[in-house]
Amino acid sequence: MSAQKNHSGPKRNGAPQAGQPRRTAVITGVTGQDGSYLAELLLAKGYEVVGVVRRTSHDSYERIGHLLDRLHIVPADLLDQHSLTAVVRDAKPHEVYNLAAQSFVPTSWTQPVLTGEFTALGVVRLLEAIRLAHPEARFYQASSSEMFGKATQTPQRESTPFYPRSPYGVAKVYGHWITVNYRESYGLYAVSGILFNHESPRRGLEFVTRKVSHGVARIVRGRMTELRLGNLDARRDWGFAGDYVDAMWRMLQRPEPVDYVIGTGEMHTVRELCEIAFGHAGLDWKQYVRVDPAFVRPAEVDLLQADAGKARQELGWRPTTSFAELVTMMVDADLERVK
Ligand code: NAP
Ligand code: F7E
Repeated sequence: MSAQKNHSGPKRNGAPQAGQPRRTAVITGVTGQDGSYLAELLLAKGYEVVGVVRRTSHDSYERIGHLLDRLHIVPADLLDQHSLTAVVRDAKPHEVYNLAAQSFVPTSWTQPVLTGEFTALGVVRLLEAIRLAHPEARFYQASSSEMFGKATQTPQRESTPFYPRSPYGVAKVYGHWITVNYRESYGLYAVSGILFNHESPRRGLEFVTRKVSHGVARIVRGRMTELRLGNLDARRDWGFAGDYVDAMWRMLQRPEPVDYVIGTGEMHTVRELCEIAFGHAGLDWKQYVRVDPAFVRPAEVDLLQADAGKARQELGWRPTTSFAELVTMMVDADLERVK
């Protein structure tokens, strides 16, 4: 089959021009951290936002409760081809953001097959839905710095080879390459955003930044006496999720589909994270943090640091929040919550 080029169309910068129809975006994973920030951003830009949620016995609208009256919530699951095709067929979106995944790295060792189904095959199911039902849609895949894993060069950029160190990382490599492949095979406007760790007060409680900020708040409020962590030497490039969803949107506004690395370019250890978070609450982290082998991973990613120079130049994207600002923002939010 010859490649169909669908990259033309109206210029898409910010709010729609007078007389232009409202643009529609589908977000999978809208109930997650990034989904909630992206939904806010797109609503502010005037998009019609269709949020995909999977069926559960108890709704998970905690992060998007304040947006529910402005979102179209539709049911679908990354495991179910038909439901994804129906969403794309009915919404006929301009843009599709695939943020849904099993995103917690340790769970990928205990549930490797399910992680592959969600995080790898889920991507090709959604690409198939677009290819068959509405190939004009622009597609964003939430790829990850975990694909660099045992990195062969530092900092990591778009050309750095992948060496994933977890079933999650391996699944994301599949998601990345199938996105590239559908772009090259069918001419879809499909891009892979390779995002480094990004955090916020909406981060899930099991990820290390939130585990620390929430732990500090519980210790301050007398609900806990110690915080058990794994590898304190791990180094990550941590940014603010609100900045990163803007990069996702910018990627889909380019004339041609291109993949980008997104990160701050700064690297910090888990130990430094503890120092800042406990220090912000007037505590000495060494008195509260205990290393527990239960949280050490079978294979670790020792260090990740982004070279986001291409995104800076071509997308005009820059992070706005420093590491210290991010950590103190998260501690303050948890102190407010844990009263
Ligand atoms: P998150 O908070 O864990 O959110 C994951 C979302 O996926 C949730 O809305 C979840 O729905 C949904 N989901 C999971 N399985 C699904 C299924 N089978 N069908 C439909 N929806 C499903 O993740 P995040 O931090 O926002 O990250 C967003 C995406 O970026 C993920 O793909 C992640 O792997 C990737 N990523 C994240 C980072 C980071 O640092 N945050 C960095 C690079 C890449 P429920 O609410 O029902 O669980
Ligand atoms: O771990 C170390 C741990 O779970 C960060 C996901 O969003 O970013 C995230 O993956 C580091 C690791 O994130 C604990 O060993 C020490 O080195 O917060 P995390 P992650 O694994 O980097 C990437 C880019 C994604 O794509 C993923 O979806 O912190 N660490 N002690 C700990 N980590 C946790 N979770 N808990 C600890 O007690």
